[in-house]
Amino acid sequence: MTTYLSGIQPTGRPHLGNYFGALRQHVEAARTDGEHFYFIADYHSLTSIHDPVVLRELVREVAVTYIALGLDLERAVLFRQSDVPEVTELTWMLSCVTGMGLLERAHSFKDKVANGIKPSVGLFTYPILMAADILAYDTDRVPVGKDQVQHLEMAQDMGGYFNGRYGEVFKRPEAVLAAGGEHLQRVIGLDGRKMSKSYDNGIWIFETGKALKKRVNRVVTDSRPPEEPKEPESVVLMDLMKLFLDDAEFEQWSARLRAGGEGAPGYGHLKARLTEGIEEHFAEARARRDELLGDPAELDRILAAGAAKARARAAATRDRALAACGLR
Ligand code: AQP
Repeated sequence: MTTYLSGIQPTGRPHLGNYFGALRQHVEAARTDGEHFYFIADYHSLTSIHDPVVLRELVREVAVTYIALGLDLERAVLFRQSDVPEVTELTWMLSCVTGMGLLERAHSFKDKVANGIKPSVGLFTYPILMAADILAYDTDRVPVGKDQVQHLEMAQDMGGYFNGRYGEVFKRPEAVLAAGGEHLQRVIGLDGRKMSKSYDNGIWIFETGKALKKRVNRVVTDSRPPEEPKEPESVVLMDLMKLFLDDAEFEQWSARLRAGGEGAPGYGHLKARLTEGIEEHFAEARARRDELLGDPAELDRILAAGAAKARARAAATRDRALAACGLR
């Protein structure tokens, strides 16, 4: 049986990148046969969220988002990472087989430092905790966005180093990217960089009304006049439009941009259609989210049930790893 696992950090409210690159894939995968584990990576988020009240709220927000988007809880285990302390034991064991050089090559760490984020040791060792998360559940497939592929390769390396030293303990996981193209695997943010919670360049999936309009208004444009013919690839707004429009409608907008002249849409037209597309796409899930937020006890019950199942699985792997390296 194939085991799927993935997670999301509660470092902010989930944005369009998290949805198209990851969450949507998780919900779809959980409709197929196999075992499915999805977690809220709250240990990971300690690298950037330092307010306990905010963190508790964001953990609930991510959990509710999964359920509102339709995660089938009959098939999938939804849990909080910190409810499974066994992963921190595995993190230590993996740390001891991992060279500094591997972590020093991590693009995500280097990007964050280049963008002015002051790194903690936790941010540096983030890929080891991530490897422990993946390896703890004997995972075969990990649905992620493109930015996480390198971390996944590191998890393969770390599992391989451990197995090489102590014998076969960990399964080799593989990354799975969203089918359908680069625009889904690496969603562009308002400023043209990768959409990311920590760059404040994202659009929350459940944003509506004036707040949504304000966000969409921030998508970078240029000063070319509407009548000037443009390649759709040169317009950041079109990358985002592509996420919401069907092929026929997307092609119509593209053709009008390419043709230029009087009938060409201005950036304001694209923004209005994008805003409408986002609101429509998430309307049903938004209504479910509102219902779920009204029943906190039910959410606690779901997370407790998930934690029990996840913990049993991770404890078995932890025991295998302890025995292999001579700690039992
Ligand atoms: N822009 C994106 N396009 C496609 N997929 C994306 N993901 C994130 N950004 C994009 C995918 O979402 C999943 C959860 O991500 P995460 O929250 O665990 O961490 P991240 O990848 O670092 O996402 P952020 O938003 O950029 O968070 P911060 O700023 O806190 O680091 C992952 O599968 C990721 O690939």
